[in-house]
Amino acid sequence: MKLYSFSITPNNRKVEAFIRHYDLDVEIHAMNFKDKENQTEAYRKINPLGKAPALVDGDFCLWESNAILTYIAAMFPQANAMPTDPRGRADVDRWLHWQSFHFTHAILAHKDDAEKAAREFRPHLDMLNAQLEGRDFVRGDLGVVDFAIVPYAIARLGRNVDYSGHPNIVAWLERVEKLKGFVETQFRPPSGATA
Ligand SMILES: N[C@@H](CCC(=O)N[C@@H](CS)C(=O)NCC(=O)O)C(=O)O
Repeated sequence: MKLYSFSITPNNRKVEAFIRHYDLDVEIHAMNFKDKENQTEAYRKINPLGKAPALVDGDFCLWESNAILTYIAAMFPQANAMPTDPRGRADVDRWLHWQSFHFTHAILAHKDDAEKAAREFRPHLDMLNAQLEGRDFVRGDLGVVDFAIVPYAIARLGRNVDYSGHPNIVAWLERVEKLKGFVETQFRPPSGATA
């Protein structure tokens, strides 16, 4: 299994951190965006959109970071990072959809009108903070959901968000940032991608 990744962006970092955290047997290929590796014909056969991350497992090519996360979690059940029962799995999907739509867009919106974005974001942060009450991680135990959300929260734009009124979120972010997978994906310098 081979991951094509550009670890500095949240969508790439979430998958790479997951693989590194659990030491999974997935080869990580660091893409060269500066030389437009993502626009080569070979890469477009893997992801016609030319975006990263993408995963190749034999003759199966998969793109979209959350789909990759759940596929890897399913292929390495020993990580115990994703439930298999229908309700547990639906709960995971709920959080992943929430991350890719509400959470990410709210964070990106802080670029334009931070005050308005913060106002609209508040119910989401209240909800997440309440979810984390009495829990170390979003679903209790560490899993794919934490890996999907945290990279956005701690990315440069995510740091514009004021989490101080939400102490459970602050504590959770500190907890997750210290995990092996996040520490190991911290320092790789960019080579030219646009999110
Ligand atoms: N929704 C996709 C987003 C993929 C995406 O936009 N990737 C960016 C990096 S975060 C990229 O490859 N940008 C390079 C480009 O568009 O040329 C996912 O979650 O995987």
